Amino acid sequence: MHEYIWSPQNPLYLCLEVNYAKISAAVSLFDLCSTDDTQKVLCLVLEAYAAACQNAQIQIGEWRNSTFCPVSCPLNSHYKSCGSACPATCEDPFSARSCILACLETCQCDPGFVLDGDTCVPLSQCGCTHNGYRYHINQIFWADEGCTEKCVCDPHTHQTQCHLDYCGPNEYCGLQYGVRSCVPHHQQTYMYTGHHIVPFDQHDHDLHGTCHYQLLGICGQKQGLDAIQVYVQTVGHLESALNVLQCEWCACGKNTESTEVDGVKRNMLYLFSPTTLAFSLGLHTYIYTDNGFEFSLSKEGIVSISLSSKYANATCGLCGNFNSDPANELTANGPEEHLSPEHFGKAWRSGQNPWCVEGCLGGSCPKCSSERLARFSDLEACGKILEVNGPFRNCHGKVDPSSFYKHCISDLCLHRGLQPALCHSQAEYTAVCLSYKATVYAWRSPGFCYPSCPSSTSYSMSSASIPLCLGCKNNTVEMPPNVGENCLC
Ligand SMILES: [Ca+2]
Repeated sequence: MHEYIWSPQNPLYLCLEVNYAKISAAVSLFDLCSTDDTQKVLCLVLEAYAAACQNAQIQIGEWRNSTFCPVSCPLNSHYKSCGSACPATCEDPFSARSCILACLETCQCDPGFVLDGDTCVPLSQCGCTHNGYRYHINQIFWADEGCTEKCVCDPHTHQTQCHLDYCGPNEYCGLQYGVRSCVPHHQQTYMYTGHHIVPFDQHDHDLHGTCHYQLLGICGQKQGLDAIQVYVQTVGHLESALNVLQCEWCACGKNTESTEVDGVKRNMLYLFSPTTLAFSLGLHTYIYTDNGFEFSLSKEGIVSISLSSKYANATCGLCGNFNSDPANELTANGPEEHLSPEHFGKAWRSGQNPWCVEGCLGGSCPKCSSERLARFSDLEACGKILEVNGPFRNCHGKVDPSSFYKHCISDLCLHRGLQPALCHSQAEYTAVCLSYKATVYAWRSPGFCYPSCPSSTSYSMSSASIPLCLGCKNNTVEMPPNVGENCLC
């Protein structure tokens, strides 16, 4: 090998004056330790040697070929033993012309191609540079950390075109997969059933009482949030709970003409404004607003509120403080406070109603006999919630059924086994399951909690979205999937 290198036929022969032994020792000692492929080591040595020769302005020949120390170059480039040290780039396509550096071994872009970062692209595909960062042609990006300046890399001028812009009302400016973007706020659901609360932070507890309560308010200093307030009042008896719950926005419009649900015309109360849609459909009354507030009230008196996470840390009322900490839900004056469920309920009581009752009627909630407990835990009663192959089987992994099962039994005790209490308990677990996008199979049947649906509609547990066409406004609204049970055409 030594003879080959120093024979006059060798392309490196002219480089005798550069000290080969020194470079060889420096490169090969290190590389021989990590590999036993002698040609690979020799190639590395010769590569370093060739670079030193070129650095010393000594012309060398093509010392590589397809079998000896070959180089594979990336797409759209080729090997040059003496290529320009100032390769053409998108920023400076003619940089090689004025280059004064010594040539070097390199992969050089094919004719018509220039370097964009570390890849060779046709000159026409060059992107843009903005504030020192490279962007592809047609790439749309935010140029600032606050998402106020939106830019696009123009494919013709290779310059960025920018304009003022901002994120939508239900988005925030943040990093998504490392890219600055308008990221949608996620929704979190709250549920109130009249005697059971699942707050935004998911620490569920009981609240019995027939007073007027604030369910949701916006408190604190957070900027840019709309004021939302929801109040409820229920009575302790389930039989009449169906039409007792009230909320401020539930008075719907009177226009029932030319409303289509799922393609079929029907009478339906609704109210439509540019920012709010409220309507009653089958078992529920819904309110949707464009600021991330979704409300539903079922005929069984179950309130579900889904709120955008932009309201995190800013809510108050029975729905809790929405601060992702389940340990500090029962508060009225800051997260350090720890109230009992009764005092928590009292703290969010509103309005004057001298006849309402805090807690269960008579001061204590009734206890169940063991004979009744056994009956209520049966598969035909509350046991259905836990049934492994029952209608809630797909929800068990998403929402722990045990507390709903316990509530079901205590509600049946409270209401002495009346069927509406059982329907209410199962509807409660259904509502939470659907809010967690779990599939619930039909559990009502004629004779058991069967809802009375308007004519030409029937009870459905469909989880698909439903198109609503509100005729007089010429608006089609796509109801989100999993809104709950309903009466559909
Ligand atoms: Ca909390």
